[in-house]
Amino acid sequence: MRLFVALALPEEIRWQLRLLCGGLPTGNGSVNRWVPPENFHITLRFLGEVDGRDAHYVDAALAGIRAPRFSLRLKGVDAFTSGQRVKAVYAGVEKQPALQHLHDKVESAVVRAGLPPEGQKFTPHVTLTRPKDPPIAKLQQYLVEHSLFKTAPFEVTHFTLFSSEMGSEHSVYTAQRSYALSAPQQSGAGATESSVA
Ligand code: 2AM
Repeated sequence: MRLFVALALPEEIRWQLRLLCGGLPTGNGSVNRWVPPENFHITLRFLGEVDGRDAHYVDAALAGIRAPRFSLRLKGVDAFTSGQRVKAVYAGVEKQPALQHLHDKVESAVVRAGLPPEGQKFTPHVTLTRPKDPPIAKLQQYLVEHSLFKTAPFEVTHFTLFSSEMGSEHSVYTAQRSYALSAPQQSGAGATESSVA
């Protein structure tokens, strides 16, 4: 199955992100390339296609992670580009060392479970759209219009292993298991949902 590790987002934050999804031509005709609100997330690690045995190893390694809860805030919009091509438009994440720390622990766990290392710098973000050839002037206008975007801080209490399947219009993400982060007075974290099939 196709798997990734991510932070799910509270409903009120997803609602705010939804307000960013418009005002930029993203596809041809009726094709809707905006990510649907239920799919918004911050990817910590994309795993790709993983067989059942490796999924179990990854699950066990993730369940062993001990890391504290932290507060996070989304801020600004920007785009990933490759040459002249726009790969994705995203909402940014305010710098938070605890997020980088969690990412590093997830990366170590995944490698310990036997998967190859990621090898790319972690740029936390929430993808809003992967537009098809947007006019650059329109994109620049969109980025300027939303440059002051900022959410209230929200508490990150767990991270999640998701599976991803192709739906008819959008990907369908299913939480396979969530892993709790420890509250300040507690030590340790543990898995909170059913195990990976
Ligand atoms: P992103 O949108 O945060 O960039 C689930 O498919 C998530 O995994 C996607 O939302 C995407 O995260 C990330 N992803 C998908 N394919 C990927 C790939 N080939 N390399 C890296 N990340 C990928």
